[in-house]
Amino acid sequence: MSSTRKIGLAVAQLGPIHLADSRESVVQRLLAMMREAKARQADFVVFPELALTTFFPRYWMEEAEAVDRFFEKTMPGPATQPLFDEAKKLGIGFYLGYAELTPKGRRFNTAILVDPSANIVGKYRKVHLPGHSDHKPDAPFQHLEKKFFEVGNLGFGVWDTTGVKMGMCICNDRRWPETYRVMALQSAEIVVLGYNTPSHNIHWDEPAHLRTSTHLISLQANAYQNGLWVAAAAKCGREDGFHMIGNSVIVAPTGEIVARTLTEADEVIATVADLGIGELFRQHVFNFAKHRRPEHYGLITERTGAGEPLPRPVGDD
Ligand code: CDV
Repeated sequence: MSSTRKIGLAVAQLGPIHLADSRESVVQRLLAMMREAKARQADFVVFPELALTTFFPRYWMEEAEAVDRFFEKTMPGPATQPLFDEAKKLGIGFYLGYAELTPKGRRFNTAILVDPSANIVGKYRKVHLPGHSDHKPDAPFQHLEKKFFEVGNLGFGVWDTTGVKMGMCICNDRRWPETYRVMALQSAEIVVLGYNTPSHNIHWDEPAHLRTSTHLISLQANAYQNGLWVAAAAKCGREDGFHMIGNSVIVAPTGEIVARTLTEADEVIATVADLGIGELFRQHVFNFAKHRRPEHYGLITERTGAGEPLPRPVGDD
């Protein structure tokens, strides 16, 4: 179960970023992890969602204030240019999540794919935005992604970079099977993503441990069912007292976790991802061309919410 097509893959988990922390200090932390990833033979390193600031959707504020404090107006910008310079020097690609303000003033929760020559080769804007847009003064914190961001308008892309077909998604997207299947249908071999997952659910009394187990189940099931590698980077620990889960992982197409963080601080995990493992699954049990039956999957794109059962033939033919 081994092939010659391999890629050094690293995940750089971030510990907390507090409100008072500057972008420059965060970029220094990212640079240190990028160097460590390269020293551990990585060709590509995955950074978290909204990796340059604290997870600001937890705070109620006007959009203008959020834009002013937390959004990137250019990428690279003055604070992030060192990441691109170092990546080029080291010859390492990366995924970076950030809050994007477009030239037309639109706001997205965005991730970019940067090749080892420091070119931005892909962009993804988060499709599945969790949370709410109204103020919930009785909640211990807010989750205002629906207030601060538009739904992504670029779809789920796959890019040929670093010698591999790579797709991107962001945080809550990882819980939806459609995310991975759309990328697998474009022959994705690796899906990379970042996340900020509060350990406390403000909407219902969800046992805290489920935040970690549902995170891992989602990644493992979808890696296996699509025959691809998944590399997921957390921002975690207590940001100004608000706790978020860690458990950054690299998952093989077998659905098994091959690397997992131990801390809730800055931490790099790395593996050599054998792309042949995914091919085996995609040629056999999940040979899409042979076994998929899209004529029976119509409801997936026809319906958003669940509705009444459809009339079915009785099958007396
Ligand atoms: N940033 C996120 O998208 N977080 C969600 C939480 C709110 C459940 C997640 O799926 O991890």
